[in-house]
Amino acid sequence: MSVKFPEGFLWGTATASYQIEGAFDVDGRGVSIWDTFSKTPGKVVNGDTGDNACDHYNRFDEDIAIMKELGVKAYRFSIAWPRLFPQGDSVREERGFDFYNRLINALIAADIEPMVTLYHWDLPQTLEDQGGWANREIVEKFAHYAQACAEAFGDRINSWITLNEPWCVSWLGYSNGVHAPGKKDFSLAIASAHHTALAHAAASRAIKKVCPNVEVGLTLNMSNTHIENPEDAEVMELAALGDSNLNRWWIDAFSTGHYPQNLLDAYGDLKKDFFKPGDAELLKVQTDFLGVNYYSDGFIRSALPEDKPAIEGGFMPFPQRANMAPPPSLANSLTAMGWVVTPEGLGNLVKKIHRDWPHIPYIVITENGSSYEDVVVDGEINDTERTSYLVRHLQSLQSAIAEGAPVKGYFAWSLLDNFEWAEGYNKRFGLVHVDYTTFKRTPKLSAKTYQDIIFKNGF
Ligand code: GBH
Repeated sequence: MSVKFPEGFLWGTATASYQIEGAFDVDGRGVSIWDTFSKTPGKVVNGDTGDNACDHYNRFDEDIAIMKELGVKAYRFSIAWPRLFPQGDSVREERGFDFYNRLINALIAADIEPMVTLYHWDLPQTLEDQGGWANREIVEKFAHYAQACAEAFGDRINSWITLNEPWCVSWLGYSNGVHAPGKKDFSLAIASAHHTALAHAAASRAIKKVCPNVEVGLTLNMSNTHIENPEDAEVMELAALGDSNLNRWWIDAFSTGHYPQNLLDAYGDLKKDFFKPGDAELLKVQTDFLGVNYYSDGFIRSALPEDKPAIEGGFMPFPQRANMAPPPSLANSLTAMGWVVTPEGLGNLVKKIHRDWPHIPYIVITENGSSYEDVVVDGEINDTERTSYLVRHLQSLQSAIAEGAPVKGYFAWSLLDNFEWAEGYNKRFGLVHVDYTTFKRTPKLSAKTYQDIIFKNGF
């Protein structure tokens, strides 16, 4: 039986500037928080940095040729703010603008639609020195940066994403500190969660002012939560808080101007005076599509005792009292990141989004992928586990679309093996293998399988 995706389905691959570009000190690029963080001992596995990464800055033509060969219709990349405004102020670096102009023009010449993310975590260091996302002034600065991008690239970019995963920016960056800037202060994370929501709205308006006809969206990392014991009222309360914190905060903000009340109550005094009168109006903004990054479902198995919160050492900084260990039945299907494989979750998630927020015009899966330890044998990478992850998630997605979920596209994470943040180069997510000494690219089995799915527009 053959299974098809809708006609014109947008098949793509995704990357992010700091993870692939390298050329960290070239053409006037300023320092970003990930330069600083990765060069701080103990923050990134093996002391890896993005200094060279995949050397995409010098090899983007080759990378576009690889995408062409794969048959992808679209490419999601991010712009490094410190390449355009090295000091995070209004002083431009034209060589930065030139680089993205060359990249965009080469994509268009190859008939690959460019989709831009304005912020995928490489904040100019000078802005972090002023408090970063925890300082409200960032909102206006981000809107200014967005406007400059719209003026420079808006004639060729139809699809814009303001921020990638503001949850990670806020909670991993400012609360548990596993990501740059590595702060560990719950209140700063709440401030950042609010300012990223304001920044999405302000940037959306700034872009639309320059180019009224483009589509502007927001990309969130979202997931479903499985609850082992739904009879346990405490567990149910934690699950609701987790859902509000991860999935609902930014969507409710742009949709209604308000945040989930259970969360505001739980944050209590920790939210300080970040919320100003009139913010509801500022938060509300027409958002043309929701970008969804999906990797795996979550679990809440029990409520931990009050005096033993899981925050130290736990990956999920909130809610602290949720025991999120995956159930033993799934423990042998973990990826190299330690994440469980739950393909049906992708389909369930997009159906749920459509049910809960029917006003969202459409969804794009802006990231989905997996990390496994690859072995190169006779120059080939037979990544059967990654291939199976890809196929099973696409099957799940296809059936959700057939049931009415409005999903317009799918971007595999990632085109290339790359700098996996706190995990450095040790964790590979690419459809294409990168040798970090020679920068040689080798498509894996998963790339060939993806090529075949794209060609058939299904299975
Ligand atoms: C994305 O973040 C990033 O956008 C991308 O740059 C990155 O390379 C890619 O994913 C791969 O990591 O410990 O079981 O509770 C994804 C971040 C992944 C955060 C899943 C929450 C929960 C896993 N999310 N994670 S678990």
